[in-house]
Amino acid sequence: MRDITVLSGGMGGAKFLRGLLHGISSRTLPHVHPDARVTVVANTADDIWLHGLKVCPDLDTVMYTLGDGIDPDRGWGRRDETWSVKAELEAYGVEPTWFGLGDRDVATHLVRTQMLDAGYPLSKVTAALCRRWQPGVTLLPMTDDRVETHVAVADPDSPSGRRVIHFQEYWVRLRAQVPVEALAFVGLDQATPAPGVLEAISGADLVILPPSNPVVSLGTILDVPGVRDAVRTTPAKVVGLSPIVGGEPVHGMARQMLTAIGVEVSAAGVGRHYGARRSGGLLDGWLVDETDADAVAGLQVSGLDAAAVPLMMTSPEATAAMAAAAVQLVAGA
Ligand code: FO1
Repeated sequence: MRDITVLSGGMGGAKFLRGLLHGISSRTLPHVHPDARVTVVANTADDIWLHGLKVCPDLDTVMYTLGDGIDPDRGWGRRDETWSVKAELEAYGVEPTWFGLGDRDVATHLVRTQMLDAGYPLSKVTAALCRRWQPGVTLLPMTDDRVETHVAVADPDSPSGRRVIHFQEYWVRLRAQVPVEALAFVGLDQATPAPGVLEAISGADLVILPPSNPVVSLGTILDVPGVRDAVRTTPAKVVGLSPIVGGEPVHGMARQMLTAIGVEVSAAGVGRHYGARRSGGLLDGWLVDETDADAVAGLQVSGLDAAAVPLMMTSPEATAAMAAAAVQLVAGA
C-alpha cells in the first residue's frame, strides 16, 4: 500500500496520525510501503469565527501535532503559548471570553483570515500554512465552504425551551455537561468536497477512520455530499478504529453525540453505525479494544471483519501498533 487517506477530527485523529507516520517511518506497518503517502481529510464543522478571525480547530490540531507545534498537555493550540491577547480582550469586556485564544495561535488565524479575505479558498490557505509546519501529510479541509455544527440545548428561559449554540460553546463553555437536544450542521447539505478530497478517497489503497468522534468529526466529513459514496465505492480497503472503549469514549463528547443520534455508545454500536461494505456500509474492517473482544463475533456476523487489540494511544509506538493491526485486518480481506 502506498496511498493512505485518513478522515480526521481533532485530537483523536491527530494522535492516530502521529502513530501512523511513526509506523511508516519505522517500517513496522505490514503491507505499507516505506514511502507511503498520507492524505488527511479534516473536519471543518468545528470551525468558528471569533473576533473577526476564522479558527479551524481540527485543521490546526492536525497541523500543529504533526508539525510538532502542539501543546502536548492540552492537545490543542500551541506549545509555549502565552495569553496576552485573550487577557486584553477580557479587559475590554469583549465576549466570548470562554474560548482559549493563545497569542501564537492568533497569528495562524490572522494569516488564515487575511488569505480568506484575499479570496483564497480554505484548501489553499491550509496548504500555505502547512508550508511552514511541514506536517508530512497532505492536509485537506473536507470542504472549502462554510459549515458549522450547532447544538440545541435546553433553555427554560426561552419560549421554545431550547437555545442553539455553536459547537465550540457547547464543548468549551458548557464542557458538554448538558444533553444535546438536537444537532444542526449548518451549510453541510450545500457543501462541496474540497479539491482533491474525492480523488484522495477513490485513489487510495487504504482509507482509515481513526478514533475520532463518529458524529461531529467523522460524521460531518462523511456527510459532505459525495464523500460517503466515495468511501463506499473506493477500490481501497476501508478500516475503522473504535473511539469507544469499554462502553466509554476515550476522549471528548462522543457519548452525548451518539446518544443525540440514537446510536448505542459501544464499540459494536459505532461499528454497526458505519456499517459493513458488504451490506451497503462503509467498512471492510473494524478494530475494537481488547475490553470489547466479546463484540467481535457479533460484528463478524454483521459482515464486518473485526478484531480486538489494545486501542489506547498511549505513545506513538502503541498507536503505530494499532495502525499495523488495522492494516493487517483488511490487507488480507
Ligand atoms: N478546547 C477547550 O477545551 N478549551 C479551549 O479554550 C479551546 C480553545 C481552542 C483554540 C483553538 C483551537 O484550535 C482549539 C481549541 N480547543 C479548545 C479545542 C477545540 O474545542 C476542538 O474543537 C475540540 O478539541 C474538538 O475537536
